[in-house]
Amino acid sequence: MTSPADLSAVDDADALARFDELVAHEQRIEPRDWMPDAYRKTLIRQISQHAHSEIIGMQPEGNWITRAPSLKRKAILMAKVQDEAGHGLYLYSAAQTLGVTRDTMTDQLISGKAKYSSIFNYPTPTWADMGAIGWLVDGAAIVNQVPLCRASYGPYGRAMVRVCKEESFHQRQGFEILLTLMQGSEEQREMAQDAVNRWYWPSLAMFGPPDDQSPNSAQSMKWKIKRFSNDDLRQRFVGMLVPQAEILGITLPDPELKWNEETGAYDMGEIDWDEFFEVLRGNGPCNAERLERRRTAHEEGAWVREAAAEYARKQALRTEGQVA
Ligand code: FAQ
Repeated sequence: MTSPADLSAVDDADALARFDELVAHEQRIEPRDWMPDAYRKTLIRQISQHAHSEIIGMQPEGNWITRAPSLKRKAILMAKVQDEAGHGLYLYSAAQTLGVTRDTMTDQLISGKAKYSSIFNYPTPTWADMGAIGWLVDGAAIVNQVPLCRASYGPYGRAMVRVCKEESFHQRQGFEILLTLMQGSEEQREMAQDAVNRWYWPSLAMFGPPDDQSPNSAQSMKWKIKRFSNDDLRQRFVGMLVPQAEILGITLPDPELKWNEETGAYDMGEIDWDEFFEVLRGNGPCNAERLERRRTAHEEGAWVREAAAEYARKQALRTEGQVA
């Protein structure tokens, strides 16, 4: 006789075969579909970290909204920072379809347990940092995220399509800020170059550790969540930056950067991985400040969440006809 445990093993084997077939044929896995636990966990990990990055990522630029050099620059920067909030919300929603609650993710972020992108732990002391973030950080985000539009998990891939369109505008506005500065005074050119000097290496590190130290890449690529390795994307990013830096008249701060005819790619200097891992351990220049700011904002927003919940409760009662 077949026991219930045997039957469930047969069901799981069938379900896994269906899952593998969907992934192999570039079909999407949707929230209602069966999926291996490890696939679900990996997605929750990556999507929630990505959402946290967008939310924490509002802070370095939010720092300049009150000091933008013109009304037009201020309006553009506000729109960009609002887009980042929106990206965070689509991503939290995508993660919620996998069974994790928004409250759990928020707790993980404000308690300091969750990771978010290393890049947002660096300071923004000058206006040129707004240009460097747009050009380099959003530029890196696009290179990393365009392949994620084809991620095997439907809600993540679909969120990425809209995110990438907006990142593309962000990248251009950053380039345009730097171009304006580079066409300005000597002091403005120096400010632009200084910002690029500070953001260049951390933006390369955004792609994650080198392939031989990236524990998650191989499996994520098998599941078609990631399509390219960290090093491949980093290489693609540098290839994109070089001609743009020439147009800007900016020097990329890597004396070892040069075209290699044999490999058909740029050779580059070594990234400071010790610095990267220190930032991941919470010891970057702004980790403590970023988390403290998020925690305070969360506490200060408690009354808004309570009011919204109460409004929703009353609306629901009204719909049910219980309140006049
Ligand atoms: N920072 O095995 P891998 C943006 C962690 S959004 C911190 O290679 P994986 C928009 C990694 O989580 C920027 N941690 O991991 C914007 C893992 O730890 P775990 C965010 C990092 O997942 C612009 C461990 O190291 N973008 O910029 C970082 O296969 C301007 C081992 O690494 C995304 O999240 C890092 N840089 O590959 C907003 C894109 N790199 O979880 C505002 C989606 C690695 O095992 C202003 N995510 N780690 O404890 C991804 O594509 C991947 O998750 C990678 C990492 C490529 C980030």
